[in-house]
Amino acid sequence: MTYKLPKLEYEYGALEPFIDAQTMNIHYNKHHQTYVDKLNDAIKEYPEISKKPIEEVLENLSLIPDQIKTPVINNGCGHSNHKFFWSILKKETEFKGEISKEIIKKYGDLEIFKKEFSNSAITLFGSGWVWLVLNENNDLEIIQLKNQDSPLSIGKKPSITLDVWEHAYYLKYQNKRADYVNAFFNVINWNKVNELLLKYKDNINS
Ligand code: MN3
Repeated sequence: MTYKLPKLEYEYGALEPFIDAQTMNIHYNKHHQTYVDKLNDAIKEYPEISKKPIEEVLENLSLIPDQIKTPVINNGCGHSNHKFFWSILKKETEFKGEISKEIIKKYGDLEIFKKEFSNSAITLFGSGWVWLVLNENNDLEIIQLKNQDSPLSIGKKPSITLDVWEHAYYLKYQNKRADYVNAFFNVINWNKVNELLLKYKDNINS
């Protein structure tokens, strides 16, 4: 068994004009595919690893043999981060439900949340991802992670993420990361993000 590129649930152009079709196509078919290929290459002598979903492996890094730890972490996180990112993107969903209550409780209102998330995305030096996670205290938290590091490996549950590697926005936005971040708020799939939060809360209560 090997890991596979997950099916993209929408067309490359579905997020236009906020994320352009060419960027989506290259990002998914080239960048994400490369992480999947390198991950499979790293585990080729250890086929038992891929019997587990990549998320489970990243939550338990001790499952990975030392000899292949670095490539499995780097490429496994690259795979899992992109997989998660594609899953929370959709245009024209409504900010409502449990997630809206939690964000308002934590940040006061949606605009303040956007400002804090943007600030985190813009100030992240170099390549990485900004995340809204549910932390160890079941509290929402915005965090920056470098390179392809995954929140799963530090005990945090992902709610929203934005890829701020240049390959995620350079074709359309060039050096203007702030414009890309601003556009991102138009393609957060609030239905999906709400669903995830409800799932996390169910697991806590059960
Ligand atoms: Mn990327």
